[in-house]
Amino acid sequence: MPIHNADIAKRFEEFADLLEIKGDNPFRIRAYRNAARVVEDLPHELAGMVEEVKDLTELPGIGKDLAEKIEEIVTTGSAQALEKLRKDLPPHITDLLNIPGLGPKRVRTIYTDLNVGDLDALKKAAEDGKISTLPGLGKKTEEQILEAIKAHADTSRRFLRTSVVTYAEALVAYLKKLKALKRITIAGSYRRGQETIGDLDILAVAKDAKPVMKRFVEYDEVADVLAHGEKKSSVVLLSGVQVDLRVVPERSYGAALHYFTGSKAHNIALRKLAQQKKWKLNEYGLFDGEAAVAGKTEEEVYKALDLPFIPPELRENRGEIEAAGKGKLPKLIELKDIRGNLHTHTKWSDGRNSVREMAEAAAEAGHDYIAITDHSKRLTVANGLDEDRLVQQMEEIDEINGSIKGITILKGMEVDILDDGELDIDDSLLKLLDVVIISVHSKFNLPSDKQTERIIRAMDNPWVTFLAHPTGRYLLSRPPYPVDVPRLIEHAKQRGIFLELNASHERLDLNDTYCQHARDAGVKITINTDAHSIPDMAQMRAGIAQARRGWVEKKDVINTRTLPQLRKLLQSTRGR
Ligand code: DGT
Ligand code: CA
Ligand code: CA
Ligand code: ZN
Repeated sequence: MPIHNADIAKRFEEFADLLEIKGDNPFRIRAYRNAARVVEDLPHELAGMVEEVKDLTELPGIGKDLAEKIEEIVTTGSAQALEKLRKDLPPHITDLLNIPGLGPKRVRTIYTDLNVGDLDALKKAAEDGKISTLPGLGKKTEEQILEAIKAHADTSRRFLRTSVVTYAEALVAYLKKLKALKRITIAGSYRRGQETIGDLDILAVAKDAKPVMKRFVEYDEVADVLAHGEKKSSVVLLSGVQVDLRVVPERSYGAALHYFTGSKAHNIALRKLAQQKKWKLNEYGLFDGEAAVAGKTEEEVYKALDLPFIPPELRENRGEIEAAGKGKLPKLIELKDIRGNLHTHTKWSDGRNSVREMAEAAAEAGHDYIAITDHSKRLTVANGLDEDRLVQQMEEIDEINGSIKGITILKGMEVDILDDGELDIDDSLLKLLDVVIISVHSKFNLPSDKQTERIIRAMDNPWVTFLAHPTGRYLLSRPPYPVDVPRLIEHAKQRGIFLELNASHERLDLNDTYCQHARDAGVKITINTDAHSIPDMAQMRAGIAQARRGWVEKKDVINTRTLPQLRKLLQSTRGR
């Protein structure tokens, strides 16, 4: 079986989960999680590096031990150490970690005391009232668990878009090798840039559909063929992702692409528009009675309905058709508009690279500036900086700025919001920084009004630049903490500060609708990778996709500014 980077990352995550349940050393667990991130972001496949006998320890965060594990996974599909961990615990026990309120300690208790090792058993135990008999777990947790299991059933079959990208691109490249293939596009939620994907919907045009279908079902990553037809086939890949492939005639390619790109809500709204003209719109084309009005391209379909092309990311029926009709579609931000990253970590805290390495990599990526924003002292597990070490880091940055070419390093910090909304670092130091980020890394379970008050209090500190990852969610694994985001947006507006769209592919926080909300409220955002290593910087792409779904334009984003413009903006937030 071919091993992609996403597969290796998945094994590392599993390592970390299992070690966590066993109560292993937190630093070792973090090393696996960091390695998973590094691996997932690499622009080239590790399997290729292993084949070419390249030195894997040159990758950030990959020491000798992890390098050996990667080689083992690439050659055998797994690692002995992982198999051993798996044997010690029930096969699906890591699923329990995805239930909010269940950390590794509680999972361990539930497993040792009740012998509950998977979601079904957990559900039964909660229904029988057994969870609430355990030490430290009450009736309330039990109810939470039941609710979460219900919600989990809806989301567990989805995948992070960024992990699907690898599989999708490899499959399309494989299909494209076929001469008979004239066009191919991945439609559906994938094309709309949605943060998670249910399945892949691929459309193709070919001289002859038969060989395309044959090649598709014979792909060596296919685990299961669900249907093998003349025009449509469906398979499940080894990764668990389902793929539907349709071959359509050239003349209806645009209509089909439009239909299968969705969203369903957008399609329905557009179909109504066609009906007003007494026309019919479906996946075969736009028709006036029997006569085709349009269908070959999407542009043609929109144009016939008196609309400009609507970018796929906007097709959610959230006002895009009305805006298009008035010529008021946003000019969506692009990756090339970003001039720098305002949230990055280094070896000073829990990052994998030095300040100089991060800055040089950013310069190479064409950025004009980078803010170094390591964690503050409260976050001990991330080796957060106290005031003394922050001062030392600032000196190092001055020194590097004196010699480095092509980029300016800004001084910053990701300062923890303490329990009461105070900040973890003294104002006398915050005022010396260019970028002061505030974020929540504790007390996720406060009631919404308390959490909102706490964050608002932190936003009131006069030296804050922006609030990072405002809801703290991890896609598909940790729900947002309860918080009133519209109030945070309103408060950012009042205080003249900014909100982050964290581009880390499992956060993508703010989500698309909150981005749109912030934009409508006139609050500027900043899109940052929160990179903990050089490869993490590639995640900017995921952030841009999310921003585009949120109607965000270049002008709405502060880190599209030139350095002098940015400095002016940052200055406007200082000492309010
Ligand atoms: P997913 O796969 O859950 O991430 O989301 P989508 O949007 O890819 O949804 P999917 O795969 O069920 O269907 C692909 C597209 O096909 C969808 O975005 C719009 C179109 N479509 C599917 N079912 C319907 C329908 O009943 N009516 C209309 N108008 N369009 C549909
Ligand atoms: Ca889909
Ligand atoms: Ca589908
Ligand atoms: Zn961070």
